[in-house]
Amino acid sequence: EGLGPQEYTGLKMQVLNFPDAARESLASIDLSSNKVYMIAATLRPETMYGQTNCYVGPSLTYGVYEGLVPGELYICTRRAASNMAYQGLLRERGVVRELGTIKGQELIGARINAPLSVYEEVYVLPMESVLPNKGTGVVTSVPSDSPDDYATLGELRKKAEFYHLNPDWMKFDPIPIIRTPSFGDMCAEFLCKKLKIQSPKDVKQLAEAKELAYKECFYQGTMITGDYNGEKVEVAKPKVRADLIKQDLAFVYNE
Ligand code: A2H
Repeated sequence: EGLGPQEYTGLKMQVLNFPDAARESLASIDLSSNKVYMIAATLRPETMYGQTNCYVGPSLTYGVYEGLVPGELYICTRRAASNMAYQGLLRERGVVRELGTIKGQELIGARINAPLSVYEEVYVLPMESVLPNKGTGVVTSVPSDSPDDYATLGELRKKAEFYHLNPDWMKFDPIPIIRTPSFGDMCAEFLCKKLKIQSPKDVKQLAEAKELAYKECFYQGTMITGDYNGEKVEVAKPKVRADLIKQDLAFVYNE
């Protein structure tokens, strides 16, 4: 847990196709006449160009809630929905009306839109380390710049059969989006290799990689793609965030 309040960007990842298991669990909800979004909480909106998938905790329970805009439904943890309600991000301020619930496991394989990503349509995959008490319980994956995302994607690719995952869901490779002087153009891959991170279970090395990646990328990094190509990450970050919000692809979420 960090100190003080954390200001996240809540990214609206529209669900384009639900797996059968999800349809069954959500049978009482009119999915076809509503736009349904998985809300991913990120601290790095400038990395959204490099999204390759999205993660949920397979054993976590998610709820479906009405967003501010009529006809928009949000999927996130109940805890996050409650915070959102008090921040005026749901239909009725202060009220959490839950239309249904679904297990993370049942969302795996959902095809979703990843705003700004070069891969417009990506898939939902499982990540055991998603914490129920942080953010929305939905983590968008940027394996080029997040060591956690990189390690989990590698693990899932290696053991697709064991996890009952369709290899097609993991076909999108990490892409370079930020250049750094010390760790190259894909700092997560560089650091995972350098620190010999074999799997998401290498939590100690991952914590170190995360720290190193964050400092180097944020303070020394330069964008090498997107609308702010050539600009410092520090400068591009608030601009990308503001653009996402202006286009109604994201909102500010605090906790
Ligand atoms: B970040 P903090 Cl490119 N459980 O977004 C585990 N991790 C979670 C989470 C949860 N419930 N909710 C959000 N997160 C992740 C991008 C990113 C992130 C990059 C690099 C580093 C990074 C793409 N994934 O985070 O503890 C989300 O991943 C490094 C910490 O509140 C979110 O930002 O500081 C970040 O952790 C929030 O973690």
